[in-house]
Formats: sequence, C-alpha cells, structure tokens
Amino acid sequence: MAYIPLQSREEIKYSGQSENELLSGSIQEKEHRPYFLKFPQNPKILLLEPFYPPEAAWGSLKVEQGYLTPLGSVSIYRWLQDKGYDVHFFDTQFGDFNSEELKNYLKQGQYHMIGLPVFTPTASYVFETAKLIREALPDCIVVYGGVHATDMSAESLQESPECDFIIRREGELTMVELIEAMKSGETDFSRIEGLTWRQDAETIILNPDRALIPDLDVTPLGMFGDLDLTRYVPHPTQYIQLPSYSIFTQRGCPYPCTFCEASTALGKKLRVFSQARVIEELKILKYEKGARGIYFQDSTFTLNRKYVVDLFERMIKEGLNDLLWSCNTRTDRVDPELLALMYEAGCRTITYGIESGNQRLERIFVSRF
Ligand code: B12
Ligand code: SF4
Repeated sequence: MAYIPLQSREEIKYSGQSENELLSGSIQEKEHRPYFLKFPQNPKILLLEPFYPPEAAWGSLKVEQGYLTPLGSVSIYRWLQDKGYDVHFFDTQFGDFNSEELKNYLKQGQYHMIGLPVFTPTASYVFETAKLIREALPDCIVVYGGVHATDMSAESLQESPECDFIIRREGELTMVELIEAMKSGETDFSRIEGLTWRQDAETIILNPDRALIPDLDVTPLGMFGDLDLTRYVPHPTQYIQLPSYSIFTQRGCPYPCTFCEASTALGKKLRVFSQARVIEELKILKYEKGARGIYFQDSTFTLNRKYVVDLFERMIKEGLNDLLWSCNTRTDRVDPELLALMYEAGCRTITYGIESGNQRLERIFVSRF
C-alpha cells in the first residue's frame, strides 16, 4: 500500500467545514469528509458522461462531429443495474446542457453518488464538472474512473478536491465494493482493491490493484440495456449505414506501443468475450435496437486471428453480415485471406494506426515492434 502525502492543503475544500476546523482536530480524522456518513441504504447513483468540447478533440481539423457510446461508463452502469442498484446514466457529450441546466438536472435527481470517466485530455473538463456537482449536491460522493484516473490517481485527487474516490483499472467490482462500504458507514477503505482514497486531510492512499475480470462473459448481456441509442450517430468515417452502434469484443492489449494507453486500465493480457456472446449482442443490436451498422470499438480488433475467423464465420452463418461494419486494427494483423472473410462478414471500413506522419517524431516517440 502506498501512502502519498498531499502536497498542498490549500487545494482541499470541504462541504460545510473550514479547513482550520478540520486541521485543528475539531472533527475526528475519520470524519474528514462528514457527508460520507449521510450515505443512505438505497443510494441513487448516476454515471455522468462529461461534456468535452468538440474543438478540444478536433481542433482546427473539425469537420463533422460524431457521437459514440462511452462503453466504459456504460459498462459500469449496466453492471450496477444488473446487481439491482438504483442507477442512472446521463450523457452530456451532445453539448445541449449549460452549467445551470446541468446543476438543475443534478438537483432534481438528488443523486448520492456520481461516477465520471477521465481521459487525460478530458481531465480539466471533468474537474470543472465535479465543481458543478459539488455546488448542486454538496453531500454527493464523487468518483472518477477510466484511463487517466487509473494512471494519475493521486494527482487527480490532488487536482480535483471535489472528487472523493478514484477507481483504478476496471471499475465494475470495485464500484460495488465501494457502494457497499459506504452503505455500511465504513470510513476505512483500505481493504477495497483498486481504490485510491483520502485517509485524512493529508494522506492519499493507493490500495493494491484489483485483478482484472478473467471471464468477460460474466458482464450483463445486452451491453446497453434500456439506454436510448438514437442520438449516437458516429463520425462518417465510422459507419456505412445508420443506425450504427458500437460494440467491443475484447479488453486489453499485449503490445507495448509507447504512445498508447490501451492497456493502462484493461491490462496487457488480451481477454475476449466468447464468440457466442458477441453473436448474442449483435442480434440484440440488430433485432431490438434496429442497428443496420456496427462499429467494433476494439483498438486492435483482429489481434487474435483464430478468434475473429470463428466470429466472422458465425456472423455469416447467422445472417448478421448485413450489418455493415467498421473496425480498428494494425496493418500487420491482417492478410488478404482474412480481409476477404472480413468483407464477406460485413466489413466495409478499417482504420489502421499510422503512428505518426512525421519521421522525426516517430523516431522520438514510437517504439518499433
Ligand atoms: C473507442 C475509443 C474511443 C471512442 C469512444 C470513447 C469512449 N468514451 O468509450 C471515441 C472515438 C469517441 C474516443 C474518444 C476519445 N478518446 Co478514446 N479510446 C477508445 C478505445 C480504443 C476503446 C475504449 C473502450 O471502449 N474501452 C472499453 C471499455 C470497457 O473500457 P474503458 O473505457 O477503459 O472502461 C473501463 C475502465 O477504464 C473503467 N472506467 C471507465 N470509465 C469509468 C467511469 C467510472 C465512474 C468508473 C468507476 C470506472 C470507469 O471501468 C471500465 C469498465 O471496466 C481506447 C483504447 C482502449 N483500448 O482502451 C481509447 C482511449 C481510451 N481514448 C483515448 C483518448 C485520449 C480519447 C480522447 C480524449 C481523444 C481526443 N483528444 O479527443 C477522446 C475522449 C472522448 C470523450 N468524450 O471522453 C486514450 C486515453 C488516454 C488517456 N491517457 O487518457 C485511449 C486509451 C487511447 C490511447 N490513445 O491511448 N475514444
Ligand atoms: S497495438 Fe494498438 S491498442 Fe495495442 S498498444 Fe499498440 S496502439 Fe495501443
């Protein structure tokens, strides 16, 4: 277990208590965030996809904005829903909510815990969103997860005093343990693997990592559950025909590319959903959600050739190859025979990683494998 002292006490803000009160010991150390003790037995939980301005993502290259389902926070939503929690999902990436409207939405919802995903480029926007949450719901527990939160958990807690907990790596199991600990009124969270938390006003603790979920098929079937997908229209490079929805077949990547963080949260070992499970998901998207296209959101979809060949053959056999699809992969993970089978299974667009268009930068940043 790593103990990390906070660098600056000024960065810490508390609901209702001044820092002097806290540091003078008028509040017991274990109650350094007193609102923890108000956490109810039937908490109302929200997974909130924060707004990330298109110009921040696209810069001057922006030509057309697309929207993909955020599969990380959706996975947590579905997992909690499947376990019977009162959980909600709200996506602000469409940009049609200003700060006041978001605060009103949060106040109306009276959520007890809100979870947000953090990527490095989105971090400052997430931290601003957390400030709005704290203004709207002073007693709400704020939890971050995702790639940046995993890699920079102590730093994120320091930079974002509104955040109470960080869940590193896969969030499903840790989130449930955290909710249950909060319900029991626990204030020592040291037994929860994968959690980064504040022991007191001066100490951040990184608990040991949690093992990754070995069998992905234990996650709930129907990866979007009751979510309305109609607003998720991908970028034109990611679909052939609409409606087109995302799916993923794997977690983790064994390659050590220096510029990529695909394995930060999901590990270096490739774990896959069974092909039978992917087929069930495709059927749900086609027959229940009305999909005519699919975007395989995996970073390197064809990493395991044997696996995808079996999947493509099943897609053809089940008549799912009328779902025209796009995917991402590496040029060294395809061959003419595989590409022909992919086409037969419905593939129409492949996005290949090109590392860098600049030879000098490539020499500096890109490892060769
Ligand atoms: C598909 C994809 C996209 C899609 C969909 C994004 C999405 N939100 O799902 C699109 C194209 C939109 C996209 C956009 C961006 N992406 Co992207 N994307 C990916 C990719 C290839 C797969 C993501 C995925 O679906 N994973 C599957 C899910 C299940 O895993 P997960 O998201 O990690 O979620 C798990 C845990 O992280 C955690 N978790 C995640 N969220 C939360 C929230 C809470 C509350 C909790 C408790 C836990 C938790 O639990 C989840 C389940 O176990 C990854 C690479 C990879 N293989 O991970 C890059 C990746 C995540 N993207 C990355 C980046 C940088 C971006 C952008 C910021 C790029 C940009 N400048 O615009 C944007 C941000 C978009 C946004 N609005 O937030 C980086 C992040 C690096 C970093 N240091 O943060 C990655 C790792 C790729 C890389 N370059 O290394 N992305
Ligand atoms: S192969 Fe792709 S997903 Fe894997 S580490 Fe390299 S760039 Fe990232």
